[in-house]
Amino acid sequence: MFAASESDVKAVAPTHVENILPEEYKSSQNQFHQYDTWQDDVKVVRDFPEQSREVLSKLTPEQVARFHEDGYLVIPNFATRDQLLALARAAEAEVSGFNTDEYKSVFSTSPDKQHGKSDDYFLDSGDCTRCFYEEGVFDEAGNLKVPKLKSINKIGHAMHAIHPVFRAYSNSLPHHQVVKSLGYKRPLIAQSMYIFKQPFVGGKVGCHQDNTFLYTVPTSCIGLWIALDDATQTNGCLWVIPGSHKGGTKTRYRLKTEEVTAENGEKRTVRKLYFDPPITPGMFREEGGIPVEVKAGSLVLLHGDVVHYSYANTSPNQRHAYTIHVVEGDAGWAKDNWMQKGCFLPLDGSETQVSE
Ligand SMILES: O=C(O)CCC(=O)C(=O)O
Ligand SMILES: [Fe+2]
Repeated sequence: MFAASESDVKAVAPTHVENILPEEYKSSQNQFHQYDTWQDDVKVVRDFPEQSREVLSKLTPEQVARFHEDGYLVIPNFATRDQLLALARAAEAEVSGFNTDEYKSVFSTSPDKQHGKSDDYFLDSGDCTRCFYEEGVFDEAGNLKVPKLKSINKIGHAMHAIHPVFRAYSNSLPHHQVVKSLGYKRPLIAQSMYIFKQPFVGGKVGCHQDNTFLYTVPTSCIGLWIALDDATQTNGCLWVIPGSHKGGTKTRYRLKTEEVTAENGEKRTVRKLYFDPPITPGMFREEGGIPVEVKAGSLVLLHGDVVHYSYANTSPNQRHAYTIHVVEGDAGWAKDNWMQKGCFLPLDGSETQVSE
């Protein structure tokens, strides 16, 4: 554990997209995010099943107790098939419209270059939507070995704010009620990811805690992970270590800037990410982990300190999931979180009234 001082944090401040009005995103210049293109699917994703609106979205005292005991909770049948299909359509269009040349300009097969440059690509993805490739999908010459649609590991990290379909789904009353029943006062969606876990090439996600990456004081991150496909041990379902959240946040992923001098004497500032304290072999263990096999449409709630992971998908079946990470708006957002510029969208359900 580490001590977080006041100087480590700042109040979560509204960022430039936080208060974006529906009218503004309706007139988005990005053809892939235009409201008009998506208005039918916006209606579809607003249409939660009856039980999510009334029963499941207000967690029972037993569910709340179980979440606090285990650090996670599964809510089956949270979303309908139609909602999931609409989310998948939006994700597919996003990948289809993804400009691979833009990415290739930051991609290099040289390990040194690749690391440094892709850090920028990642670091600047907090307020936009960017596609990240699975590992091993490029050949030596930098050409894709699998079709583009089967090559993307995830899209991140602000679909919840700038894509009409993801926004309508994310900022919904059922999500609001779930986090409210866990005691959140002013929940903000800090980031979103669409995770593909592609057939054959879907990569492993190592043991981690979400508070490591989205750190607030006091810690407050909660993950809302929705399965778009049946998630099984074969296609790389989530694994969690029940109760592991009780040990607190083990490490933080921090950002620092360093001045480096190039060979020609030119000075420039580079951004570096590091774990504090450094990850040691014993820090995260898979020991005690259990598979969270769920049906498509199940919502999995993940406490920010619960250790979770997923294995590579070596099967022919995809395992898509959409996940939003929510923080308490009244907590302090760590100044040196990787996400310097994000879209903190209030999760108040106001965006998407549940249809009658
Ligand atoms: O979907 C996965 O495999 C990992 C997701 C995850 O770590 C998260 O949503 O916090
Ligand atoms: Fe996670």
